[in-house]
Amino acid sequence: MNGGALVLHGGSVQTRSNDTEFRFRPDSDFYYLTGLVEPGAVFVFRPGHDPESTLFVRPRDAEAEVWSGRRKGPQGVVDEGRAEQAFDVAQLKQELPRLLEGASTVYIPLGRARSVERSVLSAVQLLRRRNRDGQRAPESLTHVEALLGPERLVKDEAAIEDLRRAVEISSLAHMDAMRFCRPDRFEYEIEAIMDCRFRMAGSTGPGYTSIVGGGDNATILHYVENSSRLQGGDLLLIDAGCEWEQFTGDITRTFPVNGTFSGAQRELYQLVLAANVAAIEQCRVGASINGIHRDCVARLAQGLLDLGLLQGSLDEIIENKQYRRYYMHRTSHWLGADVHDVGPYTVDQVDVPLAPGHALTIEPGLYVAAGDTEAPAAFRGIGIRIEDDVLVREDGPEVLSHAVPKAIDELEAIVGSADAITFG
Ligand SMILES: [Mn+2]
Repeated sequence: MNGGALVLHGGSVQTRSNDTEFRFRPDSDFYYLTGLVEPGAVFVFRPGHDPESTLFVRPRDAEAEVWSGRRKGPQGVVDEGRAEQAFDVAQLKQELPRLLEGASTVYIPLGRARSVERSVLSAVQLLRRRNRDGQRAPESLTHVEALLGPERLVKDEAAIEDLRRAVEISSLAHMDAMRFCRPDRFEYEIEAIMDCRFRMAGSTGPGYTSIVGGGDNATILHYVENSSRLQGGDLLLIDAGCEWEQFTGDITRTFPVNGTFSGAQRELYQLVLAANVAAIEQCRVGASINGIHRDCVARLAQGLLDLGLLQGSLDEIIENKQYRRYYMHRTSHWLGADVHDVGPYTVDQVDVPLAPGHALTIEPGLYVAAGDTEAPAAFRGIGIRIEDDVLVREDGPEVLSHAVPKAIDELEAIVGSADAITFG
């Protein structure tokens, strides 16, 4: 940190409506460094100083705790080893100038926690005024992502174990959904089965809002209404993953509601599956997310030409981005505590090379809107995405989501194979 200081906000309880609130989830960076789940806490880190770590938390308050839950209090978080010293959060304004004095820069989550920004700016102003007394004010603010992005990008063994567990539970839920699916069920029933699996396994729930879209709904990338009745003859696309110790799985599967692919569905599915398998194979040390995406685009574009969904030359289709009519998103993103995890994709305009400990998704898809009258009629209303979670290892890719079927014959065998799901 080159003489810098770090200030992070733990996040606040968010209102759902009127006076009810969402369950609290701490800020990912804050939790990464402190492991503390406390609304309204602030963490200050100053390497090389004594002490290096300071927490500001809500004080113990017997009456408030009866209403809104237990608090650890300053002494409690120090006893747990979350920081070397701790104060009542009401003392932040008073203590912060002393903690930031002489720091070269202050790393903060720019634009993400206004209250922290205001506290840091007031402290800096105060230190500038005290310059005559020899106090030195930080001269710049730096986005914390510059510091923690590259740090969180490389998963250590503990992070890998948490991610592995998140993907494992997510995988079980996807297989439950497949077994439970049949015509006339509603999308929300499938979502409910998955939520139940998540919670029964001890997860806090989905790491992002589950997408459960049958038929044409699958062509809406972020469809989350999950309210339609499933039709035999349609495909069902499910993009869902659960959270475990702040890490989330992110898996997508697409399969026929009645357990049998039609001819056109099969053709489009095979194309996406081949792109998924080829891209996973490329998740090796030294490759890059941008390189994998370029190759995936070329593969899908050639397939769209072969199937008559696009016309012209492959080079033109890629050059003019005509493939975007059916493939409008990227092939990969980093995966971790945030589903679209922090970490740079390019540094100084050079692609970040994959390295051991990187976790990413591979998620090619094709989406032909029902109203796309230029597409051959057989393909209209088909949306397909196949997404796996991949860990880059020294000796090649490890597919964390390997247990979830994706071959056509495997899917046709599992879909609709159970009348009820049991949660042992
Ligand atoms: Mn994804």
